Amino acid sequence: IAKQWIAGDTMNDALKSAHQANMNGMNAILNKLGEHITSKAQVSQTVSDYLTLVSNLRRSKITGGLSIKPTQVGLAISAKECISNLDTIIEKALQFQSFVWIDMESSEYTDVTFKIYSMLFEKYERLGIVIQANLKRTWDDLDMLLKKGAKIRLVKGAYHENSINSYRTRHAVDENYRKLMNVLFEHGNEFAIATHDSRIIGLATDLSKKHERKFEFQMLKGIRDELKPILVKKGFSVSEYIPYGTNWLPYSIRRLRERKRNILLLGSSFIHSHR
Ligand code: FMN
Repeated sequence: IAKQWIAGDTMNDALKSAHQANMNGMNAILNKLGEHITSKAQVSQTVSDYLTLVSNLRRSKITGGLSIKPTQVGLAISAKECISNLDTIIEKALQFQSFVWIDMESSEYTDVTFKIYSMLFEKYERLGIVIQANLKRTWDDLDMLLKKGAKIRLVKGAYHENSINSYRTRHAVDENYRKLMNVLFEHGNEFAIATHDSRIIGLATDLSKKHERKFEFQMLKGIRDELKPILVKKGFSVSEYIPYGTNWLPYSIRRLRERKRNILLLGSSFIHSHR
């Protein structure tokens, strides 16, 4: 079920997909699948895979970076473990000119993830973090991050959250996304608009004409593949997020859930426009 969204089981598959993305005018952002890893041996394996990956990217002359989930490199064990592993990976990645993004997971990790990011961002400037439009706290987080000059990726949010801390309707999340995006275009620098939502992407292209900002679009592998070359052709920077590995289930479930939501939405607008 997951084939379209995932490069394949091996690092070689990931390198091939990344090369293909480059050929299509996009930058690649690689992620090894896996999350909530509590075994130290498995965490070490993941860290060493990322280290091998960055040298392979360089050797294959692929333009690409990494996106890492904190709980795959130690956050499910302790913050200290996670910081030290991220530090190792980022140092090597930067040596090889690869940008590193820290993915944002579910809200129980939000605070600690921002703390870890802030610490590492003081040391490494080429480091990005994610904010989620479905969380109500995100306005404060955006404010805090902009003050630091952080590199921000804006997403809608892929995790199940409760109604106290998050917006639950599609409409409310989209509206919050648009507002946050406005602020990024006004005050942000080197940010990423990560979505497959045509309406939001259209708005972003309008905003980009109003504000001279360095930003890029980011989309996942296997989603909106028809739209990516159009944006590239228009001269926008586009990155493709490419996951690989054997632990594909949690990632695929999140993508399936979104697809179902999008298909339902498509269905309702179809009915609406034909009434
Ligand atoms: N969701 C998260 O909760 N945390 C992330 O770190 C994250 N990274 C993403 C990176 C990229 C490049 C993209 C395109 C999406 C990412 N998402 C992440 C998923 C979004 O939150 C969202 O679930 C998905 O893009 C589907 O919504 P859409 O309507 O915007 O396409």
